[in-house]
Amino acid sequence: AGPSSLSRFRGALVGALLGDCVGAEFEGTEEVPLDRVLQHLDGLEEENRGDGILQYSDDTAMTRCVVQSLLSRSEFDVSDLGRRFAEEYRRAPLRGYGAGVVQVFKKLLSPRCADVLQPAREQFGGRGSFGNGGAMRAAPIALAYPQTQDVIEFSRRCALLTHASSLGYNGAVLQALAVHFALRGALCSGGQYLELLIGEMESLEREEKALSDARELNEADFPYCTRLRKVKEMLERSDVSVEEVVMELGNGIAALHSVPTAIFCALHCLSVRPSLPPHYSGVQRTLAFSLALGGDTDTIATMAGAIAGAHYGMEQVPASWQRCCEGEQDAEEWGERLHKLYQSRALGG
Ligand code: F2R
Ligand code: MG
Ligand code: MG
Repeated sequence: AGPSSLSRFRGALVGALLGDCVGAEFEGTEEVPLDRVLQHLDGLEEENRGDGILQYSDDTAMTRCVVQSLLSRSEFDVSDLGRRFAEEYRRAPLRGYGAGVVQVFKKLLSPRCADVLQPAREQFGGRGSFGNGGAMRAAPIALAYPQTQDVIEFSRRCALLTHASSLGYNGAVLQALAVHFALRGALCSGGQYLELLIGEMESLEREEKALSDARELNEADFPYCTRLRKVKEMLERSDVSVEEVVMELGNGIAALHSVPTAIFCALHCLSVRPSLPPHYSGVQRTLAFSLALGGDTDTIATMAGAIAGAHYGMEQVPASWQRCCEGEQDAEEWGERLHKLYQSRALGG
């Protein structure tokens, strides 16, 4: 797929949807043997599949709200998006939302709510959430805006509706940037791709709030840059076990313990992995590897799937897997509409 081609836009949204739908099976399971992952994925093949459809979870429910808001308003509109998140939660509350974020939706639904960002600021005793719920829905921002500065600004504002801790919203910015640079074909440069991400994150993590939030949580200064350097170091090693990835990068619900992990999964699976079936495409390898890490599997796989889909494009998404997912047609169609929006902005329209 050529840089910023339509195939990459569809690939990013379908890859994200697939990651969520196939990853939900193992969310919260700490040890997931690889043969269980492969058996689960085998079940998606045409010949093994029954009539069942894999339901998407909160990750996709919120991603769909971001896409629909961007497409209907043509610009980022924080009030419209807040209303969509809250309405979607009211319509389908059992998609597996985080325990804290539902309080934000309830406050957003109240007619007394005058400032849509206030409920997020009140989370966790005023510290704000550092969960990965901002990051899991960040990909559409990268598909709507061609300029790096816009991707940073709007992914941060998109996350701030629910995640007021800098560890939460900076994770969302990092995920949006990871998709943004992958769309342009930068993923295959490995080390240089990571340097691009580190360069952007360094200026964000230098901000006063980022420094104080990190210290309050006993994290080192520049926590995302530190993790990205660790990703770089691990990629240089010839072989890295699942246990090492989990120990060094994490597989948890915090954005810091899952966004760099998802980026690692996409980069690590650029080449054939001996433990995975040799006929697997890059997208399939990335999803299988993400699931084998255990922990927050739907969210790590949705983020890694968006990055891999933006890199490889639809050519590497197996049609049989795609057809198993609830909402797969919307994902393809919306990929096309976001591509048009992105192109019109790139041409100054
Ligand atoms: N919630 C889940 N999975 C658990 C149960 C799902 C299961 N399938 C079921 O239905 O039973 N998954 C989804 O939640 C994650 C995204 O969460 P989000 O949107 O960030 O939510 P929240 O509540 O803001 O944060 C998540 C948890 O992180 C801890 N936390 C965050 N900030 C904190 C802070 N400042 N201090 C202390 N703890 C903090 C809390 O435990 C939050 O509940 C995704 O995995 C998605 O798939
Ligand atoms: Mg989920
Ligand atoms: Mg999850």
